[in-house]
Formats: sequence, structure tokens, C-alpha cells
Amino acid sequence: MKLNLNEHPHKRYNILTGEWVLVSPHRTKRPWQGKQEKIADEKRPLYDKNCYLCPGNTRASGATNPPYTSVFSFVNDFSALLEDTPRDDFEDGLLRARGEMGICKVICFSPDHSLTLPKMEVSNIEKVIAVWQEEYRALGSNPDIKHVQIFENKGAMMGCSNPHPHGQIWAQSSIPLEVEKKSRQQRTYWEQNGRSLLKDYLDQEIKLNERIIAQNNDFLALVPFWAVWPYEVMIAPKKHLQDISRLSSRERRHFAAILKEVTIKYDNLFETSFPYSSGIHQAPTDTEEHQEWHFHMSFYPPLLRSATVKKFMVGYEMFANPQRDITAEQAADVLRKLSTTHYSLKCQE
Ligand code: H2U
Repeated sequence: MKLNLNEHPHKRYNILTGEWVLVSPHRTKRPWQGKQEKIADEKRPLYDKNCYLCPGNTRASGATNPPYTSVFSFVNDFSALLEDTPRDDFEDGLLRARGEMGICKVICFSPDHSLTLPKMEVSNIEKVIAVWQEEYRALGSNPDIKHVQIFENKGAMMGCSNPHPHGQIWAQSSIPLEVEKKSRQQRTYWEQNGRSLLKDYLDQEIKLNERIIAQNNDFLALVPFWAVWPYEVMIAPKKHLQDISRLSSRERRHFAAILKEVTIKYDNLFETSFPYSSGIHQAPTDTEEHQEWHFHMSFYPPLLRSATVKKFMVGYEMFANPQRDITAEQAADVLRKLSTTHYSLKCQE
């Protein structure tokens, strides 16, 4: 019998991390008697006097937000990493620790409390990307900062503490685990082939056209071959760019456009404000050149079957290995076919 990736249990290799995911396509045939319901979207006002992130409001720390009219970034009042931190090593027998310094920021995407990325104008998403670029440059130019992690937790299901559209940046004095794995894999490929690992992968995906869900002149959005989360998506530039600071204004516009397109498709999937954690992986900001790095943005959404039924990463996933049932190709097919008009605007089409 020959291995059929649509039928037989198999493992897929993640070229970026060097890890494997177990895929069980035959399990999608099992009966499901769980919940299927939709949840009504909460209608949010443009301004909420109780929101810590709305313009002009007082935050939990007592600081007051300016009456901002575009993107607004500030140092997190409850930062997980602090600038003024000893960076000594601690050793006691088998116990080891090390001081870690860093800077954490909150980025409000818009003054409008009711918005989310899929509902924002492309021109305003461009402004968010411009702030990500500035922050990456500014934080990364600090000689103590070796890595700048930009991310968004969207939805209460993902631990987001406030529905006001916002993301975070954690910049720190060492390279974190996920980034270190991707650095190693990309560096090895660069040294062996003199080419970018992710660029070669994207070129192969363009040829195969099985997992691509959206594209424009400068960007691709696809469900990676090795996706772990049911509707995981990666957005990456078609050109080899190490980090977001290198985007031209045209590329930034196309990045904003594809971000809107992907997040609209996500909302349309279960006709709900789709929860996810998204993050940008890009070249570390240590003193190395990092030619091997190809920046990309990944979306890890938990929902599986409806607005309320999520994939649980428990049991086998916790103790052994990540696992998925629907294949990356099935997920890509569903996402590709979804409308690029937000479901809330359907009756206005
Ligand atoms: P999350 O929704 O992803 O948790 O991000 C919100 C961040 O905003 C969170 O890290 C910070 C929290 O510490 N925050 C402030 O800095 N000031 C506040 O007044 C409220 C929340």
C-alpha cells in the first residue's frame, strides 16, 4: 500500500522548526454530536468609558491615554519584562536561572473601540504596520535587545483581556525558543544551499497551488503543509525580506491588504469574530546579519467546528506530539472558497 496523505495517518515535518505534527485524516469521518451553534456577535460602541485603551481614558495604572486619533503605542503598565533588571546567572547545583531584561509595549490599532483588523480600512492597517516597523527598528536598535516579538491575542478564548483592537510587543535580551529553532533551521539551509528556506518553500507552494488561500503581487497567505492548528495560516512576502523594516510602501500596502483579506475569511468561517493568536517571526536584532531569515506572520486559531467548538491541545498533544485531523489541504480549500466580504456586510452587498 502506498502512503496517501488524504487517507492514512502520517507525520509532517515542519521545515522551520525541525518538529513533526501527527496528521490523522481518517478521523474526520468520525461522528460529531457536539455543539454546532453560532454565537451572537456583541455590538461594541465606538467609545467605551470603561475601556482602559480608549482615547482619553485612565488606564489601570492611573496613566491617562492621550486623545489619540490613529495608532497608539505605550509601555505596558504590567510588563512581563523590565528594562531595569540584573542579567546575572544563578547556579545552585542543578538549579540554573538567568536574569532577563526587556521592554513590553501595547499597540492600540485604532481609537475606535468597535473595530477589529478585518473591519479596519486597509489604509489604517497600513498605519499599524508602520508602527510595527518603527517599534522593530527602535527597540531592535537598543544594544541590549536581541529579539522583538510582535503579536496579537484576539478574542477572550485566546486570553485577550480587552476587546479594544490592540496587540503587544515583547522585546528582550535573549532570543526566545521558537525563534531560536527557526533561526537554526533557516541558517543550516542557507549555509548548505545559499538560498532562503522559506522563499524556496513559498516557490514550491506557488507551483503546487494546493494550500494557498490568498495572494497579491507581494504576499502569499497559505495553510502551511505542517500546520498544527486546524485553520492555521501563514502570511509571507514573496520576496526574500529578513524583517518588516525592509518593506517598501507598496509592499506595506499589500501586507495590509492580505491581512484584511485573511482576517475577513476567518470571521466568515463561522460567522463570528474569529479568535486567534498571531505573531510576526523575523530576524533577531542581535549583532548578526541573519541573511537566512525570511519574515512571516503566523495565525494560530483554536476554533475547529463552530464559533464555540475548539481544538483542544490536551492529552496526546501535551504529552507526546501536536496532532490534527483535517488536513492542511482541506483547511486551505475551505478558507480559499470563503468570501472576501465580511459577513456583517452581506445584506449590504
Ligand atoms: P492582552 O489583551 O493581549 O492581554 O493585552 C493587553 C495588555 O494591556 C496586557 O498585557 C496591558 C495588559 O498588561 N494593559 C495595560 O498596560 N494597562 C491597562 O490599563 C490595561 C491593560
